[in-house]
Amino acid sequence: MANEAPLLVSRDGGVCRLTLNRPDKLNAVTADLGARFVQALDDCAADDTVRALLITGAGRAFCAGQDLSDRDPRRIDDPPDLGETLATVYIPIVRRLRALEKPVVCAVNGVAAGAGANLALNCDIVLAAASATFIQAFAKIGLVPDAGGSWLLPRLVGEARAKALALTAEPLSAETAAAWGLIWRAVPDANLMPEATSLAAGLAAGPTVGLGLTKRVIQAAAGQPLDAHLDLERDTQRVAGRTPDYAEGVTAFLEKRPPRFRGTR
Ligand code: T3D
Repeated sequence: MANEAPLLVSRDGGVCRLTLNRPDKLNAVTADLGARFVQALDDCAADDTVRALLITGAGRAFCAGQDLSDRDPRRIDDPPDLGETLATVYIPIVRRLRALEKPVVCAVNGVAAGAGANLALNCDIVLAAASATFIQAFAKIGLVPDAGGSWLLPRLVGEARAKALALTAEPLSAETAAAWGLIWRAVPDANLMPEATSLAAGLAAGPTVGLGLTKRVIQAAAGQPLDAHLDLERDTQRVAGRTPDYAEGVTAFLEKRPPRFRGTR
């Protein structure tokens, strides 16, 4: 049955929704789930009618990170190469989330632990239910933060908080995560999906090329000095300024009406 697939993929207008769907295991990531996630991101990238993504989890959790039952040392004589999982699952997902020139909204509906927390944090706009928590669970099993976590955390919340979160594996509430700038907003549980759906729909109706370029320039800022960055802004603005959506946006402003963006190049 389709409902038993570990990743549900659905469409609503220009929004593609990906739902991690192993609720009994708090949506922990298996190799199968990881491969489907990568494929879904490739499909979204290739489909021009997809103009925004919404990622969430089924049941009471967002994602508990790597499925540890696959890692049970009592069942495994030859220990797995964890670098291989990163190379085949988490790195491809993170690279695709960040390279995708379409906005990705994450609705964190419950606990987000280990790589599950960091997959959420790699999305462009993260909304969390007030009851959700973020746990850098790696320290509890002797691992280091992965899925980009050790790169993102100090940039988002500063080194002091990043180290404490990673070294203690203490759960961080959604409200504190928002107050620290780790995520965009914490909302009452009942409002999470309506707000996330409406946010993703609004983004899907936006000037997709300009939004994608905006994502590109903001992400590039961490890796280069201002001088080089100013050149990138100039070059991307040149591209944005040639899109039909720029012409539509200015025309709509001058005609004092809402714009009708098409998202085309
Ligand atoms: O290749 C590699 O391995 C390297 C990559 C690593 C990336 C990582 O993500 S490492 C970090 C892995 N994740 C964790 O260490 C988190 C483990 N889970 C927890 O600490 C807790 O489950 C939570 C704090 C997330 C939630 O706690 P709680 O009390 O709300 O729920 P629970 O009772 O612990 O879990 C409910 C069920 O989900 C339970 O199954 P059962 O007993 O009812 O059949 C539990 O075993 C299962 N579950 C939760 N997390 C995982 C999981 N099953 C497999 N893998 C999990 N990660």
